[in-house]
Amino acid sequence: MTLKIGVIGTGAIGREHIKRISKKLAGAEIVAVTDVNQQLAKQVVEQFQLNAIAYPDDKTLIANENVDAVLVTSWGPAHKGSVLKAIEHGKYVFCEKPLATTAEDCMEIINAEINYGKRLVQVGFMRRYDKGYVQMKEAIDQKIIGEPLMIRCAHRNVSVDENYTTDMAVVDTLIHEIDILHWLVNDDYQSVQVFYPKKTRNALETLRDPQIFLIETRSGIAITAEVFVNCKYGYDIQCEIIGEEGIVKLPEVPSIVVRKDAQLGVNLLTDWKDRFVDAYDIEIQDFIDSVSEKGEPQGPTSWDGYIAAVTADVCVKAQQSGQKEEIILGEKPDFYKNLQQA
Ligand code: NAI
Ligand code: NAD
Ligand code: ISE
Repeated sequence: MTLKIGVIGTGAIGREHIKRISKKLAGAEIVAVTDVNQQLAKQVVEQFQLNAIAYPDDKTLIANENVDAVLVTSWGPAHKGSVLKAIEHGKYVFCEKPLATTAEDCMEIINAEINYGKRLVQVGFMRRYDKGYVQMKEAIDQKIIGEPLMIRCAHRNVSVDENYTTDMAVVDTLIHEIDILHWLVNDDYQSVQVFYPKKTRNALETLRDPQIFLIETRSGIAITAEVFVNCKYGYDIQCEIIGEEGIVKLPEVPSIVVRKDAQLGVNLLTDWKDRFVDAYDIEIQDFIDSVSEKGEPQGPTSWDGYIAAVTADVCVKAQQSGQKEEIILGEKPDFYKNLQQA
């Protein structure tokens, strides 16, 4: 069976996913696209020579009988509307992070999915498919370093554009750490406090950059997470977990080693598209395969999207208050407790 996919939002990551589905992955084809920028949607059909229709909006795309599943790759505030429409029509939906921009909106999606009575949604937290993080999780689950005590991590981008605001350090960037860290150590978050180090002169005047988030988990693990989105030197994701009996660290991205002009060096990446290319491939292939073969996705759930949104809301509050703020999660609904996850 070939899964027929419609893509809502043909910007940067929408085009990346269209390219991988139509040129690299197996078992799916792009049959429909839409974007609020209609010109862009039509261009994409031409650019990738798709046998697809450019629809005027998400509503008509989702309602079309030829579409089995949708990819939501529009900007964050538009996700909720498209995901709810997809659930209403019983269509599978892969939604890029964030699932929605507030915890309340994520809860609305959860209630819609529970009422529909079947799991339909997967959230684009692709780091759970990254080989390095997967190996770290295996080591932690096997207690190779004993109990985790501390985590040090960093999320650094070369630069960001003028639309990037201080809260986006949480909702757009730190959100990946928020998702991956509790998954790695099987724990829940308890509190967060934000510190602003000396500001880089490379950030716009209105943007606090870098930022440091001190997050504590319920079992007492202390996490320091740095977000530095104008670091200049490269796209750099670091993660180190310090345990009672040792340390596990995310591997560096493989690179040739160059000896030249009395120097010994390796290359660093500059773009998220390249850093996580394998993880995106595995993630989308897993969505296609699990929907086609098992009748439901098995990657990160709407509940994972909700955990990220609750935590992000409190991180933004902590950015503004400068105080230690408590993170309170509700009880996980039975619907999500009983799911088979990858
Ligand atoms: P982008 O701005 O390049 O593309 C977004 C596209 O969505 C634009 O073409 C825009 O016209 C369109 N759009 C916005 N609202 C729409 C609506 N209501 N209906 C249809 N189209 C709409 O943004 P980018 O970088 O592609 O990001 C898109 C999403 O992907 C975001 O949620 C972002 O957080 C996520 N993302 C995830 C990454 C990851 O590593 N998982 C990496 C980059 C982005
Ligand atoms: P982008 O701005 O390049 O693309 C977004 C596109 O969505 C634009 O073309 C825009 O016109 C369109 N759009 C916006 N609202 C729409 C709507 N209501 N209906 C249809 N189209 C709409 O952004 P991007 O970098 O591709 O990011 C898109 C999403 O992907 C964001 O949610 C972002 O957080 C996420 N993202 C995830 C990763 C990741 O690593 N997982 C990386 C980049 C982006
Ligand atoms: C982008 O939206 C992503 O999701 C990338 O993975 C992240 O590194 C970047 O900071 C975000 O803007």
